[in-house]
Amino acid sequence: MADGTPLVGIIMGSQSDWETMKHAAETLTTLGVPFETRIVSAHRTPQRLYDYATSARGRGLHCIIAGAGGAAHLPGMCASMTPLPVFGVPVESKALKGMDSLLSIVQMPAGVPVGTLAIGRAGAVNAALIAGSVIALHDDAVAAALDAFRQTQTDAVADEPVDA
Ligand code: RP5
Repeated sequence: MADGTPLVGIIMGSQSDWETMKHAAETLTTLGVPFETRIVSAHRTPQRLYDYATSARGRGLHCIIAGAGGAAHLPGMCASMTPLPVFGVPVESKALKGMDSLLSIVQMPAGVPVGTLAIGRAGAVNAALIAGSVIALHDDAVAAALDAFRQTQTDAVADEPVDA
């Protein structure tokens, strides 16, 4: 059972990524999964990234959600330094609408996996749902919260469309 110690780390390359990554945080809150949030940049704070990734497992984290935009090295570099599952969220960039972020994150060479999600909010929400599924393997309360999330989603779908 969760005792409040963070089980999931949400990291992002910049404060500007929070607008996207806050959706991962909100989803984990809904599931009752304890998490922490940090700004960790692969190029601006490389020592912080090294310290974070290499200490993550020892501090009790079960998985990491890493969001970044543009030349998005963060998820891959993080995955290279931790045995934990890393889920990458491509943040939508101004110049290329997040295609740069997506391709930077998804094209890892065989051997260092990053589970890559969709660009933007959908990716952030789904990264949190996958992280929740990882935690739910050993946490009945989180498993029940995941079931409830899906049921709520199902119940919200109308049988017939209406004019907006
Ligand atoms: C990346 O550069 C960040 O992940 C962010 O998406 C992007 C732009 O960062 P800022 O210039 O807004 O700080 O490292």
